Order: sequence, then structure tokens, then C-alpha cells
Amino acid sequence: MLKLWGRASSSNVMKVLWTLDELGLPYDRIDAGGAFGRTREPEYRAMNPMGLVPTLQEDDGWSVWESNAIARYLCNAYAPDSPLYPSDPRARAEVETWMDWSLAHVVSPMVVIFFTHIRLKESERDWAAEKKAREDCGRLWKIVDARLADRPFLCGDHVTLADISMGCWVHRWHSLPIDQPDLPNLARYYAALMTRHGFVAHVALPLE
Ligand SMILES: N[C@@H](CCC(=O)N[C@@H](CS)C(=O)NCC(=O)O)C(=O)O
Repeated sequence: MLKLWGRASSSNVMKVLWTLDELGLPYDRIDAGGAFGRTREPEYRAMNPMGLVPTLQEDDGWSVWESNAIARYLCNAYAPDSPLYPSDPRARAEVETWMDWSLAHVVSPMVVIFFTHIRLKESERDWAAEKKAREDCGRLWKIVDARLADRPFLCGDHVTLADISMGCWVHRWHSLPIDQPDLPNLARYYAALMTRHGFVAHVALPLE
């Protein structure tokens, strides 16, 4: 059985859980990271040298880390015909563009906002950084809103790994106690994501 190492409250673990759900694959999830620890242990570092979660491990001990790489591996290994990760080179390139873009641009300002409001103590909060991150995110979500003007999901009519990479941040953006610019396509997209079982079960959870 596939083993997924990582606490369920991690955005990157959520991404893998949603992928597993879309593909209907059985797995065991083992709590690791945060208060659960384990990620400093040499056995864990041998699988994931960053000591971060998630890590996916196969029965024979082989493992893969980095959430986007894990999501792609699951499609390639277990569902090569899945529309989650299309094989047509152009369609695949579009999915990968949005996967890379969310990791390269969306994650870091969203993490600043999320940590400021949800995870940090008042004495640790940097409100100037939060304001800058909110302005940056406003610009980024506008790009996503424009992309969604003529399609329900980032790469067309159905969910792909592009949406799975972005989804947790869409949920957090709409759930954080911050002023939202009016982005109607993004709001419609959030509602469309809510129609996916894996998003509701693993991603659209109370913020913690
Ligand atoms: N780029 C990595 C980032 C992994 C990452 O930053 N994971 C966070 C949780 S979202 C983590 O392990 N934090 C430390 C911990 O939970 O102990 C990925 O996509 O997998």
C-alpha cells in the first residue's frame, strides 16, 4: 500500500491527498511534521533530505518528495490516461505552467498572510509584510481571475493537477479574515472546486 508521510494540516500534503482521492488510490497516511516530529529522524531524512512533508513511499521502500512531483508521479505510475495530467504535450505544458506558477509565485505571499493570521503569535506578526503580501496576492489572483473568464477550471472543463496545486491557496484566500478584491471568476472557481470530493474532504477545511 502507498504510504504518505505528512500531517493532514499541511497544504502540500492536502494536495497529494486530493490527488489520491481523484485517482481512487488506497493509501496509509502517517502523521509527520509539525508537532508530530519524525522529520528530523535519519530514516525520514534519507527519504526527504529537506525534512519537510509530504513524502510518498512505495512498498519496496522507494520514495519521492516535493508535492508537485508526487502528484505527477501518481498520475504517471497509476493513471497514465487520467485527464488530471493530460499526455498531449500542449495540454500538459499548460497544466505544468500553472503548477510551477503557483509554487513559484503564489505560495510565498500566501504563506505570509496565512501565518500572520492563523499560525503566529501577535508578538511574531509582521503586519507590514502581511500588507505587502496581500497587495502581491491581489495582483496574482487577478491573473487567475482573468484566466478563468472563459473556462470553469484552470485548464478547461475538468479538474487537472493545475487546480490541485492551486486549490488550497484558493480556499485559504477566501477563508482568511482579509478584505477581498472583487474577483467574480475566482469566486465561481472556488465554488466549482467545492464540487470535488477530494477538495472538500482534504483541502477546504477550517484553517489551523
Ligand atoms: N515545495 C515543498 C514544500 C514542502 C513544505 O514546505 N512542507 C511544509 C508543510 S506545508 C513542512 O514540511 N513544514 C514543516 C513541518 O511541517 O514540519 C513541497 O511542495 O512539497
